[in-house]
Amino acid sequence: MYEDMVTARYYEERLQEEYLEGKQPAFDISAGPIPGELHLAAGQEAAAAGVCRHLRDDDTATAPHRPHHVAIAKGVDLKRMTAEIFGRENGLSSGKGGHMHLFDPDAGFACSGIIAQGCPPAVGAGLAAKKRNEDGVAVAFLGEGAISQGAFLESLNLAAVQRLPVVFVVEDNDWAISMPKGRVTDVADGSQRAAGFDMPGVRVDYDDATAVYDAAREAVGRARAGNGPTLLEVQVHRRMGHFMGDPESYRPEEDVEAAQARDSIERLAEDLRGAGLEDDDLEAIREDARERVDEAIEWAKEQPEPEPDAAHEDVFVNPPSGVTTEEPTHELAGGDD
Ligand SMILES: Cc1ncc(C[n+]2csc(CCOP(=O)(O)OP(=O)(O)O)c2C)c(N)n1
Ligand SMILES: [Mg+2]
Repeated sequence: MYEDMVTARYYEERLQEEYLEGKQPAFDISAGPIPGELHLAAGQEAAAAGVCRHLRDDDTATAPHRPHHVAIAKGVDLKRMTAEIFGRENGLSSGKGGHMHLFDPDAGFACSGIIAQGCPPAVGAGLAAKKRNEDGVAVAFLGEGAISQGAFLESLNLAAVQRLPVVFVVEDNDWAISMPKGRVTDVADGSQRAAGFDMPGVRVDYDDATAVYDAAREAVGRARAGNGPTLLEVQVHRRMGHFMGDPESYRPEEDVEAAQARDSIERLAEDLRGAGLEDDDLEAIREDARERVDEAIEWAKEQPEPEPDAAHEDVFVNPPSGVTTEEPTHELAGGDD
């Protein structure tokens, strides 16, 4: 878990540097090697690491618009993920998806920029495992801002009524962009939503990796044993704004300070020292993470950008009639006008 967490943290620190290149002084979101939005999860690593430690390669994890910590914990190829974020040809989706649309079938990972949209595919993966008589498990990660979404609630219902091997993991950072949780729901503890579907709901009040690990062991174990889904909510303390460049003018200073005060990575390091690891052991893990991340970023930046013509490829699996991958002619059908 420590390895996954420090890899994710360092990865995002490096992405942040690359992302800001060319975007200053006036924040120009379209400039630089990573154009567009970038949502970082620094501070939330414990949720991903604690859950994904229980998953196998053939299990599935889906994530929302803030996917890197989950992708790393699920074992997504770091180089191809980075190339995707940089929009390069050898990226996971040939550079056309970007950081919110990472898809790695080898690692059983997908994410979506549409919030709660990872839930139905996770239910689908759970249903597939059940139909095939396999013991695979699917986990859907989502933010607390998505817990009133139809896609989430319908997914809970289907997973419960069909006893599917799915775990829903809500990362609760108390904010959905600038909207505090208390203004959109009266349910302070999102895991209580589970009661309406007669499934177990568990909340981990602090993003302590070992506490998440313990809660997830039970939830994943229940799913794998064929005993149905669980809803798990983890309180997280995100150290960043909603997206890179967010001035966070909506967020009270005390809230920011509270999030910075206690870091789940440092907390796990304390536990590991208590269990007998030396500082040198931890530094070796961090050094290895830095090497792998730096290598992935260097590799990604060396990859070619896709040819403009490739924009038409991979859009449809079976193009409906009338859809062509040929250049449009711009002629109006049926006449001169
Ligand atoms: C269905 C849908 N509605 C609105 C948006 C715009 N949007 C992007 S992120 C976000 C807030 C998400 O908050 P939360 O789920 O708590 O995740 P967090 O950003 O805090 O990690 C919204 C409303 C979206 N992507 N999808
Ligand atoms: Mg949130």
